[in-house]
Amino acid sequence: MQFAVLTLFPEMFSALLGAGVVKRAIENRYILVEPINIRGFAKDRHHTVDDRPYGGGCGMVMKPEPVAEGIRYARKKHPEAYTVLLTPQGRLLNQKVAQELAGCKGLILVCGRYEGMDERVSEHLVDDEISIGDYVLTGGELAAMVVIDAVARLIPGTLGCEHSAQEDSFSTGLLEYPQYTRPRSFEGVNVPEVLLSGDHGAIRQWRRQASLGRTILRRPDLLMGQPLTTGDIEYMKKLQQDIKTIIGKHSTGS
Ligand code: 4FM
Repeated sequence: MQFAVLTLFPEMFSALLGAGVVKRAIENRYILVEPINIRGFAKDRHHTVDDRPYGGGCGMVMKPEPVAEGIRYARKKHPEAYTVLLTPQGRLLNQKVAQELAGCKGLILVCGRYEGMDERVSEHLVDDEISIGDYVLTGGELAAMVVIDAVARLIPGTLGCEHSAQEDSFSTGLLEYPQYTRPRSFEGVNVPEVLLSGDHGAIRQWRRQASLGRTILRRPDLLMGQPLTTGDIEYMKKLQQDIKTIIGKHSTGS
């Protein structure tokens, strides 16, 4: 997968490209990330990329021409790529969106700066707008890096053999179960006995129930429309019964 990133701060991407899974994925040619400086497409003597907003107001708006030229350049290099603007106005990124983007034949990620992007860019020059969450950043770069990171690890080969993206949280639709490693006892807290038992059936069941339990408590929204087994339902009924018993003990005044 090739990622072209249009940005006024290409140097920011060295943080993403210089370490960890993404660095290795680039070295092994599973992905390619090319930051492209939008300022290079500014035509005037001062390489101007921003201007005052029509209608007045504080702050500056990104001029459309250099962004348009940058997108045209990236599209010529990657004719089949999907062009995405990072903005809080976009549809929210989640694992499903990341999977969809991982299926694209290349991505062109457009990062804005200042108080906004000229609306004609968002309206006519990009295929999609994506937000990484309901908060405001000072530019699209960190959001683009989040998208690259989340998508890169879904490209076959990038994670190596030590891990499968199919097995992690969100592929099951539930939160991840707790993980432990040595030592068996740490600051007085022991690893759950079942994980030391060697009983792989019991371990599988314990992990599934731990995932279900923490998903109900922390992110009940994730459980809606999730395929649940009869075993899952039985376990949740037991949890419900346990909760009722505890509440009952309180309301009877003990
Ligand atoms: C975006 C600043 C465009 C200026 C931003 C311009 C964001 C987010 C975000 C800031 N991007 N998810 N949240 N961008 O805050 O994606 Cl012109």
